[in-house]
Amino acid sequence: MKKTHIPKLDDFLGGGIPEGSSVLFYADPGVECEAFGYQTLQSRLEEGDSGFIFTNVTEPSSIIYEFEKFGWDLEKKVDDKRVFFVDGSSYFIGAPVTGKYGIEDYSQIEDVVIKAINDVPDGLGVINNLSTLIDYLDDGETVRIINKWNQVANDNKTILIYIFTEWDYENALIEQIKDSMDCLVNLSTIEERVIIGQGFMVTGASWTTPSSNRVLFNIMRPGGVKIFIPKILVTGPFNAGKSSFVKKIAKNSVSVDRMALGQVPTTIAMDIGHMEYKGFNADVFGTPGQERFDLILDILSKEAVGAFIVVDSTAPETFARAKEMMKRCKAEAIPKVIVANKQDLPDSLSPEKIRKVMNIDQSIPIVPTSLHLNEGIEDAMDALLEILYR
Ligand SMILES: Nc1nc2c(ncn2[C@@H]2O[C@H](COP(=O)(O)OP(=O)(O)O)[C@@H](O)[C@H]2O)c(=O)[nH]1
Ligand SMILES: [Mg+2]
Repeated sequence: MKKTHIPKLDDFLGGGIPEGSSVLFYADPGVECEAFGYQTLQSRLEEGDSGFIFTNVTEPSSIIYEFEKFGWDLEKKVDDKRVFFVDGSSYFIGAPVTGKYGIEDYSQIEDVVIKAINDVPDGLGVINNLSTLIDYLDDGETVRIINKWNQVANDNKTILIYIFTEWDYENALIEQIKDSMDCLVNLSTIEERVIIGQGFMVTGASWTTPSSNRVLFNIMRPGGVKIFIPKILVTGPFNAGKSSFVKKIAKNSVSVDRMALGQVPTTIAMDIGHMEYKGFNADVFGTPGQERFDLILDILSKEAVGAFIVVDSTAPETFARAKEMMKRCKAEAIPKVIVANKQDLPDSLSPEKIRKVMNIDQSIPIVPTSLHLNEGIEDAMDALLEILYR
């Protein structure tokens, strides 16, 4: 199995992509699909494989520049002969053909790509973009060539990644293309009244039964493909450690606080931050704990996709309030993790004890943490990500 290092995708595919497989990333117009091919190639190069990029959309130098924006040095790997270009673009825009192979006539394309595949046994080739290929060749010819490439790649243990923007082609053509692939990943825009983002979903894989989750993603520069979680709520009673928790998981977080006279700052509106963790990024919203701010809780909890319920493990008298807040922020309906905080204090209750006292279902993880000792924070994040995308 070869990893793509696209967050979640390897999990969905049972560990990665088997050698010699063909993968089609097919995208709605407007979705940034190249990044999926580029990131997979970058991952394979980093792990020592060799590869090529066939491009008929932009010239090689633009692709090197794209990689650079992601934080990946492709030029050096070209110099080191770890990767090469099949330049099917430059000639057609009147630019000098670069790359190991150049194409000046589409009748050469079949054989040139076969040569490229044979040059990278056990490696990976990216075909960007299938749509342009279809525009140049007739439909039957396109399907025949793809099948041939996939056959050669399979014999040669080379993975082929196709990038495909699904314009309004004939259904029959799309079906034939999909039939020729080992794996299909759909990239789409996700709309709920307005477009909220881009998502990917594996819609087929010959080697495993893929997870049918669709996940939102962002393309970060630098960084590449990251899973995007629009809203994670951090809630719980006053003084449990919510603001501290948001600060730990989200760098650059800000608290909207008010200094009560001679007292500690207390969050009267919210804590806001952006979390980046293990290929995920999320906007994090911490709520205030006191009842007089419950209106804010209602507003903040709208459209949250996951929640941390922070409790002070030394304060069982606040657990009823914690449960009430879970109800109020509709946390019953969304994946959530209870953060049993302040475990460093001597009189803290264990997660098991808290589960009993609060009467929490076994399906909801209770993760012990000490924010003062920096303990359990990643466990809490892992637990939420696990149930968000299982
Ligand atoms: N001993 C201990 N104190 C903590 C821990 N986490 C937070 N605190 C303290 O608990 C108090 C309340 O924390 P804060 O984050 O403001 O709670 P919030 O009201 O839920 O936002 C502060 O004095 C924190 O320093 C912890 O893990 N251990
Ligand atoms: Mg606070």
